[in-house]
Amino acid sequence: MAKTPYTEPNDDGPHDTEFKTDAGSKDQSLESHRSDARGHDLRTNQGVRIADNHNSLKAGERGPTLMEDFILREKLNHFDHERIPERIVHARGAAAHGYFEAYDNAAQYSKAALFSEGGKQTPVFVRFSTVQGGRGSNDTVRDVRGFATKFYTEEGNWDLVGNDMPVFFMQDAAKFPDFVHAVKPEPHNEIPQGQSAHDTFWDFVSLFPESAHMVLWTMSDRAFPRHYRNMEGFGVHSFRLIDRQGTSRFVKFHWKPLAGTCSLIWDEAQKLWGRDPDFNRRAMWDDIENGDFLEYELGIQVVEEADEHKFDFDILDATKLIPEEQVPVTPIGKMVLNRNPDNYFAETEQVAFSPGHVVPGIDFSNDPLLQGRLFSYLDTQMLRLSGPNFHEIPINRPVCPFHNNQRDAPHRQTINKGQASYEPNSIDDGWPRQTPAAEENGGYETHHERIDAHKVRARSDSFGDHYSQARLFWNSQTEVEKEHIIAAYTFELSKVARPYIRERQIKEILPNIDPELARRVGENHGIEAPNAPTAPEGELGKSSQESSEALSLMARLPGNIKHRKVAILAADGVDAKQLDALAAKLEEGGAQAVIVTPSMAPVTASNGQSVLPDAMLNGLPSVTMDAVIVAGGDGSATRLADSGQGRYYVQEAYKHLKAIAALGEGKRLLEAAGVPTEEEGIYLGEMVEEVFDAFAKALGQHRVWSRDSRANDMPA
Ligand code: HDD
Repeated sequence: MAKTPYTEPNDDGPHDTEFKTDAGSKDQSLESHRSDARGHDLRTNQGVRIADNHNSLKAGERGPTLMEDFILREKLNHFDHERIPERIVHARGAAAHGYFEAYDNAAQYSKAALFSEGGKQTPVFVRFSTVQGGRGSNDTVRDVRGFATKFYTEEGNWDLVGNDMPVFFMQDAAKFPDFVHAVKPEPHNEIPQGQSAHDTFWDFVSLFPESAHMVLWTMSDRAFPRHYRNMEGFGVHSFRLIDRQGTSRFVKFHWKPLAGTCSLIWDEAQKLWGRDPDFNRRAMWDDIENGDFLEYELGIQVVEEADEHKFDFDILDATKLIPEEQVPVTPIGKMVLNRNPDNYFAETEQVAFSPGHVVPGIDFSNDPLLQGRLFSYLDTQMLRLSGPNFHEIPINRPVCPFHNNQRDAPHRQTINKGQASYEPNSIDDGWPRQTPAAEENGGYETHHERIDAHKVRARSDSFGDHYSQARLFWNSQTEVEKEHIIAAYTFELSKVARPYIRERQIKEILPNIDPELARRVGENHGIEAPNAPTAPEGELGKSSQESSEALSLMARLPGNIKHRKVAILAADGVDAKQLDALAAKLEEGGAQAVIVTPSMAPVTASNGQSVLPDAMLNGLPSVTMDAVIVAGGDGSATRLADSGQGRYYVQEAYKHLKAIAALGEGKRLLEAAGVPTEEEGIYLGEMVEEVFDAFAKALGQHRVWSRDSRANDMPA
């Protein structure tokens, strides 16, 4: 290949290579930007000490304020500009710092430095988000969750900007603005917030069959994870990894949560909107503060270039996943999130991700959704972060040195020395110079893909199948999950005012996923659905497998009680020893015991001991807990049974399929609340040891699934 004539590479090899990352590199780089006001005087932004921070400068004590008051003007001026445009999508988010550690096998797939050797640690910053709602919306809405990771590698930043679902609503980026306009709060009244249950969303998706697969995912319980530690993450697109020999392979990225997958239940998620709108971000924050870190494995599905066309779908189509039975997920590293940000705005709000931020060894595929994203993210940061210098904001700065000839623009921080801001130059001896691509430490080189094609505004026939994987997902769900999906479509469509939109979804989309799904949702809306698919053969497509275990949330249940929160209900008369024994048992398994009492006043145990509550009944209601234990004692449960809040606590826990145990007289609370005492998932006994193991086993399954069909009979 001909070289650009003025290329003047580093003659003595690449420079800047002495720079190495470790888990703490980003923390160190942020340190010089941190500011701690303790022990300092109050001053203006120009450094002048302020003598009175309470009164503006006036002409007389009761007179008008003077323009001259530069202290007031600076303060109000700054305040008036405190907000920046929120993200058009993914506005509500929460983030954490941590590190990624490569496994021994990673280097064989990619020459990227972060994968170069087993045990190598690279700092990361991860932002989780919801998509539809504004910054002030609720955490537990039915929505996709963003899972965006910035790796601060020694070769520059790599952003893996993914979601908690492996597919997307469309195939071509050209449809993204239409989709977002349809799902966002409606333009005339800005309703509803944080929800897809409205006319414009269902109008669009019922006319847009390629969205059927992703919409089905969002109608599943995946749409409201119990905790960010309990959700999977996906890069969605096929990307490329390039190894040291220059071989390119297609990969799909997966984050597998080590704590297993589990979700909320719709009724619980809705109640949490009011009880704790910050439920997910609070849980992550608190856990990190308590040293209970979030952990994930990074995995890849690898497809050799020669196998690109061997699937019954197109791997460039983002509405398709690669079933794990066809290409297993190979773990190549682990991520630990272990540090909360110091400042929400400076870090979580100002972090700027882009799928276009890649490092040597990582490359794109021609997925037309990904290709459009490569433009959109940089463009949006220009508005959101006021110009092209957003890379200088501390959270966005690479940890490695970076020099180029880009200059000026708003808010420029760097003071570039020298006269030459162009290349080639002789004034600064040609610096900064290019680095040729190499097996390692090389400049970025795009994979040499041969493209010989007509310019067309068209879509490949191989993108024509819109339903086969929706069917695959449906077939892979357990009965309980299917019931929840039917309930979700029923609920969402019940919020659609226009009957013809409901009818279109039920008659023209759902039968193509599964006629039984269509029939059941139709029945709930008094609409008769066709009993066979209606879409043309090509759109229906064919999947070479019937179902895939990995697509069910049940495939990766936690299996133990680690990280779970268990309410222990207590009132005056409680058996204090039992409380201690319960707390010890729970903590031994890594769970958190939370003593919940009628008010925040200490309760007096049967032995006279004073017990300090962690929370009161309506302060941390059952929706914020994973399971409930009613402690025994002398009159404790009777007092709880006499209170509406006490009865409601266990009724709601029952309704949300939570494991419930009652010790000794604790049973009285269940009886008073109308909670069945003799069925799976309810554990009664006199002593902690009698019930604990069975209770813990049920909690490890996350919920008492066998109760699902009866749960809604509970009027909580
Ligand atoms: Fe996007 C933000 C994930 C398709 C345009 N997107 C954004 C964020 C995540 C995703 C996690 C939040 C990042 C953060 O925390 O700051 N987006 C996805 C995934 C997609 C996807 C997994 C499909 C596979 N997105 C997509 C398309 C477009 C965009 C097709 C436009 C053509 N996305 C944006 C954006 C955002 C964004 C408007 C808003 C804020 C931002 O970028 O920084 O540019």
